[in-house]
Amino acid sequence: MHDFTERFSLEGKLAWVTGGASGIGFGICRALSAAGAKAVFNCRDPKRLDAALNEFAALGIDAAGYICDVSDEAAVAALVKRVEAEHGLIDILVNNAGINIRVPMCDMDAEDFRRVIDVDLIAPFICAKAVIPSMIRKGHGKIINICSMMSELGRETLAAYAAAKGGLKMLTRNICAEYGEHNIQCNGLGPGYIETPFLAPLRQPLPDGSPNAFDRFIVSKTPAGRWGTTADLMGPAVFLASDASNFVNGHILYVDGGILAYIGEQP
Ligand code: NAP
Ligand code: GCO
Repeated sequence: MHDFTERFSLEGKLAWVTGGASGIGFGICRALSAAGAKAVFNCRDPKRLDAALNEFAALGIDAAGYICDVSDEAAVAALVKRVEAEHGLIDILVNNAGINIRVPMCDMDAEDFRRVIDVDLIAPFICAKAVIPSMIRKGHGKIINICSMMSELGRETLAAYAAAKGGLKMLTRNICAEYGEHNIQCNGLGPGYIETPFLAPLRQPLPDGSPNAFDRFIVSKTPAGRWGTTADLMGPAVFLASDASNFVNGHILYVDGGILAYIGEQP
């Protein structure tokens, strides 16, 4: 048998990470690039795009960035056409762009609920639909959907987000069911609580510098005893993007320090 570690290499692959300008998406772009892929990413804010391009350049990563709102189907189709013209066909799609609006359900407008569903659930459908035909032509493809603890669990104020991330888990399984025969693997990566700007409001320390109650709650719910970092997601992302996972399909890989295995500290 030749060296099996070669199967983790992404040399020659083109990866598109939605929302790759910050947080988890930025970390995944770094990881996929380190494993050999060319990374392209998109976001909506031009300032964020420029800042990310500068950060990638400082890290020696030749990433390409584009402005595109993933909930806009026409804009996504145009982006994919442009990326294909400039870089070739996409081998790996990471549906990472996401938002959250934390409001008690009975106080939430249907419009806000739809915004969350639009970005966190419908956009992954739009982006997957935009790349699957060329993956079928190429004879392979990897789609990684960034799921959540809320693909499995509920929490006060997260009705829309949990509905979207639960739906994303099932979209993942359905893409596997529908396109697995074309050598397309669609899996979910389910981060636990990760230190990114997305969750900064929940980690805000108290005026005396000590951790707030939510921060302490998350640490106590996590057997690892800490929040995750984007670095914790890098190996799992490379695994799911690489040939090493070619017989892994429709699976959700939770990277949560053990949260989903734990009932919580006994009294
Ligand atoms: P983040 O730091 O806020 O990054 C989100 C990125 O998505 C930003 O670059 C943002 O850029 C982009 N984005 C948002 N809406 C977009 C849209 N409509 N079109 C294109 N780009 C868009 O968040 P994060 O913590 O890294 O989260 C990334 C993903 O991981 C999300 O799906 C989130 O639900 C999931 N997740 C996060 C955690 C966590 O603990 N942090 C845990 C589990 C799952 P623009 O605003 O410029 O568009
Ligand atoms: C929250 C958070 C979570 C995380 C993450 C957990 O308010 O509790 O937004 O939902 O973002 O998705 O895996």
